[in-house]
Amino acid sequence: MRWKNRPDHSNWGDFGPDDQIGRLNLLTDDCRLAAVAEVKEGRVFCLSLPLDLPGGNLLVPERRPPVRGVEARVQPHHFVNFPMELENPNWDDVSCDDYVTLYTQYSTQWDALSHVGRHFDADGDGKAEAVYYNGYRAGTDIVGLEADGGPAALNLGIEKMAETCVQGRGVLIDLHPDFGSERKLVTLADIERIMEKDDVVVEPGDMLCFHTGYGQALIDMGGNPDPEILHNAFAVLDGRDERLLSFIEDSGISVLICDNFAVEGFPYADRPGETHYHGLPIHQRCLVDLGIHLGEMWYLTPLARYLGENQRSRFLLTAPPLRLPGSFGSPATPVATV
Ligand code: UVW
Repeated sequence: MRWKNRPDHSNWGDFGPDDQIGRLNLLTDDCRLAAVAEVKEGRVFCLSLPLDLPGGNLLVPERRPPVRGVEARVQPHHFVNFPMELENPNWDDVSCDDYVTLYTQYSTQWDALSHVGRHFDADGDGKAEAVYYNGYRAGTDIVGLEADGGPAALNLGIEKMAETCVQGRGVLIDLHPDFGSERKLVTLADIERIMEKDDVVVEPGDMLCFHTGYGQALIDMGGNPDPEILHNAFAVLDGRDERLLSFIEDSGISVLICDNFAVEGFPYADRPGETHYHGLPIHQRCLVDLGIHLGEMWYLTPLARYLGENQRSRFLLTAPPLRLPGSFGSPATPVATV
């Protein structure tokens, strides 16, 4: 056993002692059949931003736009419009190849379960150690540059998510009509009111999406983002709302997705006089306690508009990350079919 104590509200062990996909266990074949039944028109929506957005590195300085390049194939010819006759005089083909350095959490992305952990006394020795979902450990399972093969998630890497294919029923709650571009910490009371108004029902296994309009703003800013909008505009979930955390736990959702930066209102105001609290309470409840992957900076606006105009909230969602062994996150190009 990897742990003696598990955190309150966690499901560690419930899907098996070595489980690495968490709530994706609830995304069953039956859920996928129910999702396919939501396809009425066959129309598709690309839910990814162009991966070079937001542009610059103002959101997180260590996350940079993609860097693309090309190798030489036959000196001095680079692999762009490369005349294949240089390799075989009979060939009339030309060809292009490139490479890219991608910061996995720069743009539209999934957070792997190795993205966030916490200091917690899982082994019961009276001292907190850094642990991740299901008790996987920093230094053993999640290793840095000091380790052979590091940095890597030797367990809980994003490839575990990719191997499930990540297809199911998407359910969208549209926050934008109510809050516009206002920076609003959204509570469960707000969400319940909107669900009631829009007749949205969430069931176990559902892939729950919140549309705020932030992704559209990133597109509209064209790669030159206004810091005020990046940091201080559009709705974010209120991770300090205990009722909202309980809803995430009790609803049985398989994943949680937003079109904003971090799903929740990060960074939160300090708690005066308090030390040792979660900086990212929704990340903690989802990634660490329950194994709920988080999707961030998706592009949900055209889909939200379509669903609103058609009095719908459900669709087939296909959203695998890259099958990139050991990674803490991944870009994604999710597809909604309605
Ligand atoms: C942070 O690291 C703030 O979280 P995320 O990349 O999941 O938004």
